[in-house]
Amino acid sequence: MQIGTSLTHCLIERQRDHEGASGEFTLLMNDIVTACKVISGYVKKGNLIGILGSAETENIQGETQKKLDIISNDVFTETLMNGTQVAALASEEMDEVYHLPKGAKRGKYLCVYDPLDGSSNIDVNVTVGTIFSILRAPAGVEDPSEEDFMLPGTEQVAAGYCIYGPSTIMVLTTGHGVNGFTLDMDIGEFKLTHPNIMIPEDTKEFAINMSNQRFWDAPVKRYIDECLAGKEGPRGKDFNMRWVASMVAEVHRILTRGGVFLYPVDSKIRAQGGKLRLMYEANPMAMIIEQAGGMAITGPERIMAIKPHKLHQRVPVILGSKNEVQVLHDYHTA
Ligand code: P6P
Repeated sequence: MQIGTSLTHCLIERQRDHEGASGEFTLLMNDIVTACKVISGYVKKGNLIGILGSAETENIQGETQKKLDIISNDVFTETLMNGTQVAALASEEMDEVYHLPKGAKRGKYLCVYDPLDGSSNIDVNVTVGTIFSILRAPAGVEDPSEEDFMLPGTEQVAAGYCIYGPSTIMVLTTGHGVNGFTLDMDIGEFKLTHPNIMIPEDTKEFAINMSNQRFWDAPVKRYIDECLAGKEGPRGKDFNMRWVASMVAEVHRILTRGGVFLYPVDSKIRAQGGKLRLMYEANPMAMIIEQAGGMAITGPERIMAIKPHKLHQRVPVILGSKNEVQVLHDYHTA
């Protein structure tokens, strides 16, 4: 694919690679692209139309919802429901599985999403994004249940995110590598700008919320201490640190220049299993990272191998440059 090729063109080309493809996946992706363009528009307008700030409500995670969390969720949910390519939906912002109205045409996919990840940053104008994961719906089931969503990350048909930063960029994998498309605001079209993204295998940059340091388990403490020891320490090199508190921004940086992102389990959050959600944060990002040559683990195990048991299940997340994540895996399994 040439730089500048439209995402629509790339999707249709991809469809033609699959003998007998029905075009349903292409239609679903087109709906996701439309929803992300609309959300991007709202994010850019912000307080010009009074949509920043708290919605004074809480989601099932007990997190205060921003007005834009709810708006983004409504846009994504309605666009995909009306697009007729899904059999059911699930979202960080909805407690239960979203069933389509009786009589509405169902498709053969499930989509699970975080409509506005990192939204605690939205009021301070820092990068946020939408994360989505596409699964196959069970054949012949009118209204798939939560149990039907309990598929490991290896079963994902596709995964992606749309990052709303200085540019709006859609990053997508269908299991054949990772490509990035930048929104050309003049024509409202995503254009290929980052073909075949591959993560550098080594890095000198880690991302973790250091304020949790006193709660960390020994393997994470050891790893971060060694990074901070720099050239004089056992790693023999100095490290840099970043923390945006927006997973989409961290992952995009890592795809672009390498790095390792850690949101590990610790003594403070062990009872809930971790901070980040498996179905709509960890799994889609893990698929993208692995497809780009990186590694994505909980510490001891591969994220995409986990058999989910709850829609909003939380897991520890360590992902990024393969050789660096391997060091952390070795420390967790020593
Ligand atoms: P903390 C955003 O709320 C999020 O789910 C991820 O995008 C981000 O990496 C993490 O939580 C930030 O968590 O504890 O630093 O606010």
